[in-house]
Amino acid sequence: MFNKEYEAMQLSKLREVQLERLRWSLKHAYDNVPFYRQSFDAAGFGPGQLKTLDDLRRVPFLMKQNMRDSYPFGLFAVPMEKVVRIHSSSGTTGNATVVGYTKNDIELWAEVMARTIACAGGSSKDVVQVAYGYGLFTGGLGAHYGAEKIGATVVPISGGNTERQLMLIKDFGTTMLACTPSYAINMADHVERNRPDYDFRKTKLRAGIFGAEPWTEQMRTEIETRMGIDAFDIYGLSEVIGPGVSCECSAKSGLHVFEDHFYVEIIDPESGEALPEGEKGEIVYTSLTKEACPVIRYRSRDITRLYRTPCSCGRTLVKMEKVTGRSDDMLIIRGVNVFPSQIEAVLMEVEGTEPHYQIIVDRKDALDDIEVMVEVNERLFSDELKVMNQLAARIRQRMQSVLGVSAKVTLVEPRTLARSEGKAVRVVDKRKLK
Ligand code: DLL
Repeated sequence: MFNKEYEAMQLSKLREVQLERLRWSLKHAYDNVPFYRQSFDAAGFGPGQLKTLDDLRRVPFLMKQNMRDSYPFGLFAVPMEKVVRIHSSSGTTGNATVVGYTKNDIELWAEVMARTIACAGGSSKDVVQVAYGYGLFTGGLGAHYGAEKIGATVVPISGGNTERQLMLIKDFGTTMLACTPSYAINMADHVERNRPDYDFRKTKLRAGIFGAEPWTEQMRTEIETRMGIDAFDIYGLSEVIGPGVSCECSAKSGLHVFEDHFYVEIIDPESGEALPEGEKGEIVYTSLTKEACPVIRYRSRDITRLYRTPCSCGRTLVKMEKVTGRSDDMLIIRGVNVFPSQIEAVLMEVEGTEPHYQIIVDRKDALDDIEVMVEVNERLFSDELKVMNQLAARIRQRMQSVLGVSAKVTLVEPRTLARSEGKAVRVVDKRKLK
């Protein structure tokens, strides 16, 4: 499913394809969704005025709030009888965002997910265990349809039930695991703790396609060494399609974006101005071929960088840097900008900690207060207060020098922090509750 026609296309040709598809997508949105009509009209822009791809910058952004305000089906561009599937993201605050798919959209999604699996070296020979959650979340069904499309054997186990996951990996000869990176680590932990007889290296498991949450290079190394597999980053968001927006190839040096279907721009999250290729900022998506829920200049809040360098895999598609933060999950601690992923990187550097942590932000006496709770590993966990205090002090110092904030560091016993079978809850910001 390496679609050479589009994935290894010359840039000038790709731009032609994008321009043609963009014209269709803008007109489709304008003609069928009152929200787009109003917002284009207010900006004095008609879809017919699009002469070059850069003209898209004249179109106002679509914000998550607009999607919530249109709950549930206000942004659908086709009648409900054409909608064959609904997905929705949980939405921690306010309404959830709801997306719909036509038959063609489902086919498109299966294609980009099949390409994703191929990008990670998968083929019809693989047995893909889908341990992303099935349901309204796009992870499970997205990976499922893609794996079927490529002709692989799908094991639709969904998330959770770790013992059963391990059994099926062994008994069904699973070669590729699809789940969140935190759940992969959770599985490795489980084996280390409870299953001295189980060895991932004696199974056929050889690769994993992990995504749906930010994860660091350190976490990759951890998964790869503990499971003896290749770990690939896959990325996507429900508003745009689900997983299948971009993914890593064997080079593991960025995620190829399927830009024949999704047009990407990078903007300054403060000013909204477009930034040149190569600069870091917020990634904005425009769907080029989607029918039920076209998104035009959707502000993802994900922070990344785009670069177009020749890739050993042969794909010419632009690459995006691993997403390690969002413009809206950035914590501001006493005026200092801190990304949870930076804290994670510090924790992973320090000998003796486990990749299970929680960041608690609070406000005391008008001052931001940050506490990092982290599990220490069995070997290091010691009742001897002195050893623990030294370790906490090391983490505190490192955090201070890397992040520029002082945090309270609390070491906890292995397995005391709540585990997730889906996305891990890394940050509890109590300031938002007050
Ligand atoms: O998480 C879709 C998905 C499912 C992607 C399975 C990959 C695998 P949402 O629930 O709408 O969709 O959440 C989208 O999650 O804007 C990012 O902030 C974050 N995210 C997704 N993939 C990655 C990744 C799915 N590989 C939001 N790295 C996005 C970092 C990611 N963040």
